[in-house]
Amino acid sequence: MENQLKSIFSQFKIKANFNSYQELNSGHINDTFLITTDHKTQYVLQKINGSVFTKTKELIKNKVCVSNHLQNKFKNLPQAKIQQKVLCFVEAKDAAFYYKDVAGNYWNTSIFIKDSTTYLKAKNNLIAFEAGKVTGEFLELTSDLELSKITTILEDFHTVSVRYAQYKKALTLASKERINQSKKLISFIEAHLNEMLILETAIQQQKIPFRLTHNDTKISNILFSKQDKALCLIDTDTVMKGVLHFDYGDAIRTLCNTANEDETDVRKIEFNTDFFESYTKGFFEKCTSISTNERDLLPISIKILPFLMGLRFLTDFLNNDVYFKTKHKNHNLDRAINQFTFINKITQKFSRIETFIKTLK
Ligand code: GN1
Ligand code: MG
Repeated sequence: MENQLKSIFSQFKIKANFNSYQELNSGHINDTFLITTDHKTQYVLQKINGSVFTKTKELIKNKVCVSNHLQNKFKNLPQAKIQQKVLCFVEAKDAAFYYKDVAGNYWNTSIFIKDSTTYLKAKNNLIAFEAGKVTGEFLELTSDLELSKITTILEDFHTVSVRYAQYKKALTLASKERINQSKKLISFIEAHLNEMLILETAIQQQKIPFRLTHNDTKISNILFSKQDKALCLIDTDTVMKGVLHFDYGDAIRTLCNTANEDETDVRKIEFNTDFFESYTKGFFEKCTSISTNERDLLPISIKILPFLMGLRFLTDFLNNDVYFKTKHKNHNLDRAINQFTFINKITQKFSRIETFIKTLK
């Protein structure tokens, strides 16, 4: 592995030499490595999963386009400061922002933001507030990016009806054993589907605008400084046209679940109201262009994003785990149970959630 990474790394326009690597394995799709060199700068080298992301070149073009847009917003700052706030990609020797290896895999490289860290779980309210600010800021700073420049990498990524149809298809092909294991979840989905379509209907009725959205704002995709200031969003593979609820809802999904996404002891799953309030305050502080209609749909998005994820995890379980990386046999089923349990916890606190968002100025 080391030799392969070394050779791929040498294809990028980087003066420093490869010293060592460390796999960063919090993602479910791509393979990501932190590369240490003989200079101070470290790099993030990533192999894009070509069976999930078939429009690989467009994906990289999207990422670079968003990065350039953000760098422009900070153009008054010195380059070193910009590199602390924005993901900056590195050109390969042939001037593209990717390298295609002999096996046909696409690789890309970005500068690792110095002294930064990520969290799988938020430690305190300050982290939640900072996470809200940085997601709100991302939406605000990209609100003037022309959406026609961005390719839709994965169609209907957050469309409940499409995810539901994929799930129904998986049900027709799944083994009896896996269907039996999913019985309770199947009833849950049917009982909640109508409510989960509210956002989609609002989009169809053009009640809320399309924006540039990140689409994977889980807490572990936020970089923090050593002083716990949020620096920026990472993992921009899925930047696409969307509605801000995708980003708000997905951040709350991971930030406010007191347990990890795949925790099997469901007694550990609660909705952390303090984190929700802190995150939302931070989000509103930065995302000042939010409209009344957008705001009114924030509470339901808190249920919809875990529903989508639960549906996707269950679909993958029924399909014999072909999409998300899994570490044990029922991993996807456990993840789905986790997401649906979390929705029940949200429901218990839903009127409080609605009141908080209504009263926040
Ligand atoms: C996947 O690979 P990763 O961890 O960045 C998934 C997201 C999910 C996330 C759940 C392209 O992201 O949609 O929210 O897992 N990405 C894709 O942890 O499907
Ligand atoms: Mg991702």
